[in-house]
Amino acid sequence: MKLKIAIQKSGRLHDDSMKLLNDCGLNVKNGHNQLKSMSENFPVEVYFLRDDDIPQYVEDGVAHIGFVGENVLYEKNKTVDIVEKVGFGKCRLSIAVGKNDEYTGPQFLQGKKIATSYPFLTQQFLKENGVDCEIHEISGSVELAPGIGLADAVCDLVSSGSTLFMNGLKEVQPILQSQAVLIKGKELPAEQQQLLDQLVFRIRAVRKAKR
Ligand code: PRT
Ligand code: ZN
Repeated sequence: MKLKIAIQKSGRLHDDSMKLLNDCGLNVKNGHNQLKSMSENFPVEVYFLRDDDIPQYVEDGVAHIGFVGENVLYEKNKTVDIVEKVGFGKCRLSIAVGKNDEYTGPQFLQGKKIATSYPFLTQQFLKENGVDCEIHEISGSVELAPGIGLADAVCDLVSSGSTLFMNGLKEVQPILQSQAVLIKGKELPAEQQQLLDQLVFRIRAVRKAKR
């Protein structure tokens, strides 16, 4: 009987997710060359996955819980519960336009093209604002799209803003504030729920001690 935890295999959430588990007293070894890892002192099994796959794994119950960015969670739109916001991986999903463009509001995008890796959230924003704008879905280097004539604007993750700046773009409209969250499946077995309660208790204590 184990609590199966999904975390990002490598990338911006990996180290903080591992650190949080270890700060909670779970000795989990690094998984750069492994698919899964166990803890010697707490009944957990950690699965190392691409962040995009984590909501699905948790929805399917293959993993009981997982750490993932709200941006990915809401884009994937899976039926899982958020247990706790964990405070790392902070960023925002924002619309950016050319640095010389005059952005007057969402209507600026009317009849234009926007490039993004977040078509669902972008569409939701456009719809809420009654804007008709063509979405170009691309999986990476979204900020290059305006420069090569693929789009007029982008909707991408921003933290410091330097990536946008270096590509001649400016952030004009945040549409989502995001941080990493701990998610759980809808139908967690009682034993796993008990282990999760213990883990959450420790997470809160660790985060409180840091403040
Ligand atoms: O391989 P895998 O699919 O697991 O990883 P990934 O490449 O999809 O994701 P990764 O590791 O880049 O990011 C994981 C998560 O970290 C994201 O889903 C967010 O929740 C969170 N996060 C926090 C960020 C950023 N900050 C961030 N700045 N994710 C990406 N960025 C990128 C952004 O896309 C842009 O290219 O950083 C660039 C902008 O940064 P600034 O500082 O120049 O504004
Ligand atoms: Zn990803």
